[in-house]
Amino acid sequence: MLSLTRRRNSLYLLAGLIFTFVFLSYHNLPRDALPSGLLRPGSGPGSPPGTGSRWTRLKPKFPVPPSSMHRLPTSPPLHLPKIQKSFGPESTTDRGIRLIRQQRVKDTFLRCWNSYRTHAWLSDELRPVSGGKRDPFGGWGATLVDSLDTLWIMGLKAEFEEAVQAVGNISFDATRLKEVSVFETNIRYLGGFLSAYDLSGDRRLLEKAVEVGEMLYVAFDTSNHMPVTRWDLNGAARGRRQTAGDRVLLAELGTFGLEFTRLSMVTGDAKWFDASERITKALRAAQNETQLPGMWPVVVDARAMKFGQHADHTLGAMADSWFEYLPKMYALVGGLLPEYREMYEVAMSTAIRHNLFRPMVPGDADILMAGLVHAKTSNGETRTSLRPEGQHLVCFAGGLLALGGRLIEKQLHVDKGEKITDGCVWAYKAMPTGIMPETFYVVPCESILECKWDEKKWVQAVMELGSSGEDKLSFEKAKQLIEYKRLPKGFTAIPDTRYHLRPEAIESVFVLYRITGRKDLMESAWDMFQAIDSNTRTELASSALMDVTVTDQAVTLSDTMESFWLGETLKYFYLMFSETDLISLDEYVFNTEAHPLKRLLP
Ligand code: DMJ
Repeated sequence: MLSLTRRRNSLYLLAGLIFTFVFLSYHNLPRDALPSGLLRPGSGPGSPPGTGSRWTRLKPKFPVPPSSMHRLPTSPPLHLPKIQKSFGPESTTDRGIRLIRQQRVKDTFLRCWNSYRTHAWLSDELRPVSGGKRDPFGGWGATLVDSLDTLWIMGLKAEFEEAVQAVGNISFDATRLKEVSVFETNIRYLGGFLSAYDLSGDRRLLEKAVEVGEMLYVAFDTSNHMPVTRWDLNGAARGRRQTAGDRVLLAELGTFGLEFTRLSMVTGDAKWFDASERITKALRAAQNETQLPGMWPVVVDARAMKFGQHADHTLGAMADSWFEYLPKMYALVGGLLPEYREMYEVAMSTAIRHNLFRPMVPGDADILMAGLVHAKTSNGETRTSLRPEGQHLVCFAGGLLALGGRLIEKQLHVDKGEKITDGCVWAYKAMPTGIMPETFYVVPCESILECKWDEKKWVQAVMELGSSGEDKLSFEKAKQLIEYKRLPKGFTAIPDTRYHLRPEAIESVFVLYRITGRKDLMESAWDMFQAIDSNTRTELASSALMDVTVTDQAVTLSDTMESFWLGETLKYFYLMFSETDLISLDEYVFNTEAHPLKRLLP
């Protein structure tokens, strides 16, 4: 009897504790005066508090006074132009082919996922050849978190549930790394949790998103509120004083908007939106004061807040996602922040004028590439020179311009986006493996309107590029170099022959397909998938390649599989062959790690 009473008392005690915890959870939730339209249904009382981690207990050295906080706009969202094409009915044959292809993508995903689960569970990455593991992203299970929404989208609900339970074991309190990338942590972990929460409504994921958000917010605790981008997280946890860097990459400084804004939208706490808006406002003020007015350079000074000194301007590596987020931010908040639209428009007309060029290729295909511009402005005069390079990373720009063009109803942008995407498809098809290399050089055409293939001109360009100083290459030697370096016609050099399992080309093919419905894109996507799948396949999973110019797989496997293979690349391939309303671009924006976030709609 006594023991029964004791057991009952303990049960009451437990119930009391749970009640107290839930009650406190409600009331600890930061609740700024946000319009209910910006809060997802079910947020508000009952939302997770985001307390409990070591990060919320740290006293900020440079607190942001509530009076100076940027807050989300309160007016009703606008009716923005439709992005996706209205697709008509599909023939039974087309549907049959599409579904077979989709299943093939899913099979590849599952092979990789199961191997990760068996050999590298909770580590950042699986080593797909040796079966080992790696932890370059904090050691917080990057592949697990990056894959959550893909599992959901592919309908792998049992795997999803198991993964969600596992993320409960991840602690963001510390890392073994000396330095973590704040950018990567934001796009992979915060983006991954937010997206999986948006899709599933599972509040355990929102709790994890808040936990990561609280941690990242500490990186912004500097005197000017610019974030430290390569971050000594353990030092910060010990209360170390922080300063923003004086040479930081544009993408690493400017890629917080979507994740931080969405986090503010779903929690009702404006602090994350405020943190990213401070960066936007600073960059916006400098947009026309750079060496290439209208664009920002790859390297900026976040410490002195000087953004216009460096000379190199590109839409590609190290700058990319800052540009990507401009139209996407406009879409995310239902058009209520028009400055993003304005910045996008100015930046893209500058890039179209200076960075985009037509390469000379066999068959005279009318395609575009986005190169790097070296610029210097003095006394109002801008001098530029173009480096005619192609990059796998810059392939996202096709989708960026097409999406932005639809959002602001500028067909020119859609057309340019199509041609950039066609350029990436061309580069895939040109390689013996059917896969584009990481970087390469081509011959820029003199005119964008007409450009005839000229073999002699191509060899001469290889000659020039292969010569250094007095050491001039002859025409004959250039031809030997072409053979030795396995340069397909049109390529003048391939400084980086690797393929890292990257998504950018299929990303743009997917966006362009949803926008235009061009059937050839579906075929190109399938060719790309087959080429990638067959060349990268290992016993266990899929591996990055060292050299896409050779077809002997054994020589080229690099034994790495970054989390974006499951988080991005295979997701875009899967969506390419899905019904066109699955993750519609009219309902979601993808962050730069392909995590779809819900747009604010009227
Ligand atoms: C991803 O982590 C993101 O897309 C990022 O913006 C840059 N590239 C990799 C994939 O290539």
